[in-house]
Amino acid sequence: MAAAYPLVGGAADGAHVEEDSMIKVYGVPMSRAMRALWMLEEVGEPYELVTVNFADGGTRKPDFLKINPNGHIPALQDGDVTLFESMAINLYLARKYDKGLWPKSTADEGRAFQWSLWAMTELEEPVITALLHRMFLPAAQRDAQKADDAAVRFQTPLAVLNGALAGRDWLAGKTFTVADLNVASVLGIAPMCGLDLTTAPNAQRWLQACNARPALARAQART
Ligand SMILES: N[C@@H](CCC(=O)N[C@@H](CS)C(=O)NCC(=O)O)C(=O)O
Repeated sequence: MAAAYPLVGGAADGAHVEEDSMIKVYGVPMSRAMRALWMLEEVGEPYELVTVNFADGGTRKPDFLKINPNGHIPALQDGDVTLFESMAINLYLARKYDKGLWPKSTADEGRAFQWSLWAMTELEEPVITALLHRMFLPAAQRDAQKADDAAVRFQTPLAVLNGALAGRDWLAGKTFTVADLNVASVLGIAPMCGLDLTTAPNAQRWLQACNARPALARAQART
């Protein structure tokens, strides 16, 4: 069964890893699962992408609902640990396989939690609303007014991020961490759906630096 799933990452040294013990991420790259793929590529552990697609009803199938009863992707299995929620998955992976993406102090851990929760509660809604109504929904279901209203709402969290990045390169500590990855994985959608970042030069500069991570390019190559 497991052999039917494609291996998509890690094991760069060719080491054999028992498939049942391999980390599994459930989803498709063109979804919030991209966040977990980016983190897994940063971490460099062998993993398997198990295709579960919302577009064909895969997220509502009984087998997948046993893994994530919410019926959403991504979900993660790592040995005995099964997790849902993309930001939690990334915090877990960064902490467990600490490859430099876990903050170095308790204060910066707090900042990583703060920015991850902020990305979900303050930033994501206007970004996803604009994405849906400008790109994702069938043309007949798009509402240009909803997208335009979201574009206005988007400026509020963007200004907060821009202020936080004044005079600093990264959100938690002196290096790129899970805090940056989690926020960039949401903000990175904004330019695709015409949201204006020119009002936030610090955030633009920072997003460019995050987007230059080779691990992101590897994750995106899965699409
Ligand atoms: N807060 C969740 C949201 C997950 C989510 O809504 N994923 C979408 C795909 S991007 C999904 O699975 N939708 C399928 C459905 O609602 O049936 C997370 O960040 O993991």
